[in-house]
Amino acid sequence: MTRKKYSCKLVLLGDTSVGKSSIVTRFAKKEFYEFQEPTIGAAFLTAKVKLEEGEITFELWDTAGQERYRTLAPMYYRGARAAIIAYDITQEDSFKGARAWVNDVRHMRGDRCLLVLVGNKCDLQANRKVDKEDVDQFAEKHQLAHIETSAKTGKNIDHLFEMIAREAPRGEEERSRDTALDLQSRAPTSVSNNKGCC
Ligand SMILES: Nc1nc2c(ncn2[C@@H]2O[C@H](COP(=O)(O)OP(=O)(O)OP(=O)(O)O)[C@@H](O)[C@H]2O)c(=O)[nH]1
Ligand SMILES: [Mg+2]
Repeated sequence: MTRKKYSCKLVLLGDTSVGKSSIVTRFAKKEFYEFQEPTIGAAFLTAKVKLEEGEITFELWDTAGQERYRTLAPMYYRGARAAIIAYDITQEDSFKGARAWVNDVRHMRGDRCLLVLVGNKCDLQANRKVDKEDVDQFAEKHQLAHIETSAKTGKNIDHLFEMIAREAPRGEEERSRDTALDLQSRAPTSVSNNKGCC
């Protein structure tokens, strides 16, 4: 039975054209567009994940990777519980970009924001320019999760969001809501106890 409900602010960061919007579209709408327009500023949408222990509503902030929008990014990762930092396995520079995003977000948010490094376009193995082992080493050193995805085929997309739903830190708001729900679910017992003793 689904009992608890959480929300989780999740931001997607990374260089332009790595596939952030495509990852979100694949997850939230189960669709993929060969000609996805570059994002302007940022796009917002929500999507749900159901786990055994409850339902998580993601508030997804899909940021624009073009350089001219970079200064806007802190506005979106401020308050985020999790960040997907995406790179394109066929674009070496995009992994450099991802490393810079990791530094920025860690610097500003410390451990309050779960970071996941996502190597997208893993359907394009023949054009691979980023060595998976190099990224694994970087991820281990910085204590990040690392996963490769394809928004085109859907590989690892649901798994990525389920992992974030499980691992992202919960805020006080959710914890107190949990407590309230736990108390509600125990209410009949305590009421009958009260009756018994008064
Ligand atoms: N082959 C392949 N192409 C992809 C994949 N993901 C995205 N693309 C393509 O890559 C291009 C850029 O994708 P977007 O999702 O717009 O990239 P973005 O990171 O949102 O770009 P900005 O909004 O400019 O930051 C589009 O033409 C997509 O169709 C993938 O997994 N595999
Ligand atoms: Mg986009």
